Amino acid sequence: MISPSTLPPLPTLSKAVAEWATSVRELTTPDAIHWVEGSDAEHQSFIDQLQSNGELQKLNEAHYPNCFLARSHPSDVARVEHLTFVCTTNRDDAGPNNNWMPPAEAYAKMQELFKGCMKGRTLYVVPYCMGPIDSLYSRCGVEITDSAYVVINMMLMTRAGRPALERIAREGNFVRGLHSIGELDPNRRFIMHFPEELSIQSFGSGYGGNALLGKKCHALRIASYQARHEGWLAEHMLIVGLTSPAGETHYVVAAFPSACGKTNLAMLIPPDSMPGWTVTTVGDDIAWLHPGPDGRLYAINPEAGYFGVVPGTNAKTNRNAFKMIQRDTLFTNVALTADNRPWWEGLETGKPVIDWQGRPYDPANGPAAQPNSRFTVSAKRNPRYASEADSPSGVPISAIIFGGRRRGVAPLVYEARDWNHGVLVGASVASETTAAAIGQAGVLRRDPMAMKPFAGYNFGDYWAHWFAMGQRLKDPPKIYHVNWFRRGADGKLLWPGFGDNLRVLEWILKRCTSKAAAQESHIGHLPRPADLNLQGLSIAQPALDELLSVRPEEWRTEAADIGKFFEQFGARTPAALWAEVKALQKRLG
Ligand code: OXD
Ligand code: MN
Repeated sequence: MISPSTLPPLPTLSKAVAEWATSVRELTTPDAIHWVEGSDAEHQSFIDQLQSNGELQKLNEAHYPNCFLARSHPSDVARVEHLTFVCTTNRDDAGPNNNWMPPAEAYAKMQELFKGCMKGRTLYVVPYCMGPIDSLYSRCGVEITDSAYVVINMMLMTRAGRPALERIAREGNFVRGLHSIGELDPNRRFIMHFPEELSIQSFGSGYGGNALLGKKCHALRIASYQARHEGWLAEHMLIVGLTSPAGETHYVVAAFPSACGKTNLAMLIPPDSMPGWTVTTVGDDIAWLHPGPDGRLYAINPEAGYFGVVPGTNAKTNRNAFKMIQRDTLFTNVALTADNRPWWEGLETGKPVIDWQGRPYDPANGPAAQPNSRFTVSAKRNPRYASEADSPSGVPISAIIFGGRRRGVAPLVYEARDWNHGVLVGASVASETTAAAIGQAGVLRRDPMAMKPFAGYNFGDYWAHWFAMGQRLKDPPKIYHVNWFRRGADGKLLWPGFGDNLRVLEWILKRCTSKAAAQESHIGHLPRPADLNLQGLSIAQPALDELLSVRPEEWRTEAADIGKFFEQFGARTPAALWAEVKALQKRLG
């Protein structure tokens, strides 16, 4: 083994990265520079440093070994969609789905903010690889940041350090991400994307979705733009492996908006009444999808860790995640118990004494844990981590599932008639907003393919790209829509969700292998109650009927609303999408 001291120094590996780091240093004037190697010892030294300056607090070692708590500024707890921009030369290329600013204006604005902003701080250079280091499908980037908290998160969430920089040196190209926490002033906070130059600039926030630039900024906004030009898809999707009692394994991807249960589905625990099933996680948030040589679609997870929502996680809702976050986990904005354990709403044991802002807990101040409090943990800590997650060729996908959080209209599950109809199903996803982004939660909005906050270009062009991808696949996955969140007249959820969602997945897999029946409806194919495996589930017949009901009068309104939404995209809305809307309206009468 080569001793680290004999390795070439990182700044000598790539001239392009070194030159860029120098220009950033001249602009931001930090006191010191640190190039991230990616070693465990280095990760530990960042933890020690953050602990000694009070930015991290060690949690109860006996119960939560090697776990830490970080608290963010109370104004900096979620993504800021209204301050996130896609800066293309031509405004229409960003589309009505993005905030836009001319690139020159955005660069000038950011230049002012970054000028001298790292004075008194250290500049960290974090080379990272999104995806297995040896996969042709992976893409690299470098994040320059002045936050050691961001660095330790990036080290958990990506393959960060020397091997990534070596790959960048070989390939010659990389996404340039520049980040500073600035003064955390919400009025001086911008997340700018320059997809034409593969560059990102983020100022004034330390929150994951705004500051860990490998995640939403690179792996979704920049990558979706790159993917369109290179013939693949970068999507807001979990990737899960499902092995049936007969030993047959299929992989499916599922796109749900933020905080709608992707992590839970990716780590699903089969109910006791469904013995013999095995579920493994390839990814919980992002999938990069490529047509494979056999005409099927293949997925890799570009990430190496999970940045998940903590509240609601317990042994019943997600036993795997619950176990996973008992050690080696970084918690952000949770509450604390008297014996220094993390606490959150839904935890079922212990009680909070200190809230997420570090104040004595008082229910009058609201929830003890911030509703968007998060865990960051290496994916390798997942007891159900799929070894295929490291496969350079990815996993073949049998089904694509779209879904939203809707109290009505959308049934528990339905199947699109074909790929093109599936593009309509994805493009018309609607969901109630959640705490993952600043703004009012619970408001229904269109969130096509769960990519509203993340598509790095005009949705019209994005849908056209989806249609084109379908044509390139000889054996495309089937496409589905699910809604775990339908409610009855009493306002209560009709479906138990969590592990029981496997019943829906089982029907989907059987459909993919022509082993299950369905009935045709105006909106696609639905299971009849008899087509679902309901053994061991106690659910009343009226609830089941409601879950599987499609009301043409509601859907006529829905179709009109979908059409209105697509109109915003004018001539960029593909004719194929209009053809699908017309066909739906015709079926609805
Ligand atoms: C996330 C999000 O953090 O979608 O994954 O906001
Ligand atoms: Mn997400």
